[in-house]
Amino acid sequence: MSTQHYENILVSNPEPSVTLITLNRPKALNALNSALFKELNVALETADNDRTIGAIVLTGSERAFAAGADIKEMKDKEFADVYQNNFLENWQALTKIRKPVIAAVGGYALGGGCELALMCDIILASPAAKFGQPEINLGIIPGGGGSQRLTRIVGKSRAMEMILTGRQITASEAEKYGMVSRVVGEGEGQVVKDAVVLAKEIASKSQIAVQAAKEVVNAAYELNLPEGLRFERRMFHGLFATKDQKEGMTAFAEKRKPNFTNA
Ligand code: CO8
Repeated sequence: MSTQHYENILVSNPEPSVTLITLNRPKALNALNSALFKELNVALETADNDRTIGAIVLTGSERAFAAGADIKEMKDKEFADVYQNNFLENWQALTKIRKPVIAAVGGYALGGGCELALMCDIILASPAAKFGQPEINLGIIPGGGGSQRLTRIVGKSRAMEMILTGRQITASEAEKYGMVSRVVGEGEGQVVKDAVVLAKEIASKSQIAVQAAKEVVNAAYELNLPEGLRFERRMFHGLFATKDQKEGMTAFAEKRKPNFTNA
């Protein structure tokens, strides 16, 4: 699918090594629906399979990263339909992407929007960003990992308060809770600019080492400590089979910049 065929997202390359995906349903505050995820998954996979791309930035608008799943699309769904057709199953494809995905959150990241940000590897937030899991106000609960990823990150008490009341938290609270790695400075588009700078920096490293690093950090959410440490050690050993390890260490010894070839 080429870029001009997307109707719910915009795809660009602000740097040759960075893909920027912008959710683009402004009238609905980027409410997430099946059509949007179909396109998002294609764009993510395209970037993941492109050897010239080293990192991906996912963003929305200044007003909303995404205000959640599309309530109007969901409201008449029935149990038999959502259960038998495994509704939301392909909404988590982002978690299978091998390259780092940075969420640049401006405005609302609510419900599925908050969950989508939490699926990313790094979250940068604008000072006006708002995070929340308001599903309880609709008579439902989070369905895209909110109860699991959020709880692992912020702890039980904070996750319970957010999920049981639907209260939105500010960017600075999200930073204090450890949900976002940092809140960027004021200014329109600043969060995307900073995310692209970060993505470009990551893309300049050895892509094999970056992929391995992402894999081992994510394993910390799935494995117990001895298994996680063992996995990390094995991946560490494995990198000694790469040219980039030789190049990185030789460059250090020769006091020059490494020239990684991703091999
Ligand atoms: N779905 C559909 N339309 C939406 C949504 C949504 N989630 N959010 C906003 N919109 C629409 C509004 O209906 C409105 O449309 P229209 O102009 O046609 O009336 C337009 O966007 C602008 O919204 P508002 O007029 O409400 O703007 P405000 O600035 O007054 O309020 C809010 C902004 C606070 C964000 C408000 O719109 C709101 O509360 N939105 C709903 C938030 C919500 O409840 N989100 C959770 C949805 S349920 C969910 O996400 C389940 C997750 C499933 C898993 C997903 C895995 C990734």
